[in-house]
Amino acid sequence: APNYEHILTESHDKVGLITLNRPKTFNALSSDLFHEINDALKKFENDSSIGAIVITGNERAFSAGADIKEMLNQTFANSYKTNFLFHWGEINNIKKPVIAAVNGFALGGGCELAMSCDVIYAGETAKFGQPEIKLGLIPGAGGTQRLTRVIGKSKAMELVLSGRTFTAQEAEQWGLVSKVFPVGEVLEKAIELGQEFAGFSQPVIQAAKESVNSAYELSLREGCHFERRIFQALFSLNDAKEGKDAFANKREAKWTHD
Ligand code: CO8
Repeated sequence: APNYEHILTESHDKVGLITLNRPKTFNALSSDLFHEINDALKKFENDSSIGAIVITGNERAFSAGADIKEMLNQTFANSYKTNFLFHWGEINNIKKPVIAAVNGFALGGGCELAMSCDVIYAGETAKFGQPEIKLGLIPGAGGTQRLTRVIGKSKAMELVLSGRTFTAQEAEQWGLVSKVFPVGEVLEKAIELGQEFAGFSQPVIQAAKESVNSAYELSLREGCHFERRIFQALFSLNDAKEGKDAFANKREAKWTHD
């Protein structure tokens, strides 16, 4: 396994697991930590035995956000010239499904990291929030955009402009989180979900993820057009032939991922 300082990686039968491991700072996302996340994501992306990825923290914190101490002396000029935190966006280019298993605090960049994942599972005591306003900042990794698209303008405004936290139950009710579990079960359930995804054809799962994500970027007409074209293209895959044939012959499909 690669030698990381701030994360742990392991695989659980077709699911790659990334555990944020800077417990003393509530998994604050230093640049070094984020580079390690990106590196681990890319390794799992390029590993054909892996079909889905889970990102988690510990029971106290998924992550308390960007490393505030690292930003103490940051200037506009420097951050602009170096495109500070640009590398936070790399997770959005990952083609395999990424699931966040959130316990404890998911604040600021931690909440944004969770929202950059494809599915969020949360423990019943998880606390989400975009508290940047209290630091004299605003969310910078998609918080104002992703939160607003999911929960709507009024709620997003209320939360981003007050910095208030919200609970796992609220997040589930608003559709930000898909399921809430007892604290000790979240990770296991997230891995099981990943294994379910990983049990299907990888290129087809990739197409399904790409198509759902296009709902954020395209108009309904363009999105449905994009979906139909991908749907048509999938008839060229062996796995689509296999899946239909297996159904017709009442047997289990054997995916070859091509
Ligand atoms: N960065 C650095 N250190 C942190 C952070 C953080 N985000 N969060 C906690 N720590 C450190 C504390 O400084 C403290 O360190 P020390 O022991 O050396 O004093 C240690 O972790 C324990 O923290 P607390 O003593 O505060 O513990 P509490 O139990 O009282 O509180 C909280 C826990 C609620 C998590 C609290 O620490 C907190 O509110 N943290 C800050 C949360 C926050 O404001 N997050 C937003 C950060 S800004 C951001 O994420 C912007 C993202 C922009 C991305 C841009 C991409 C382009």
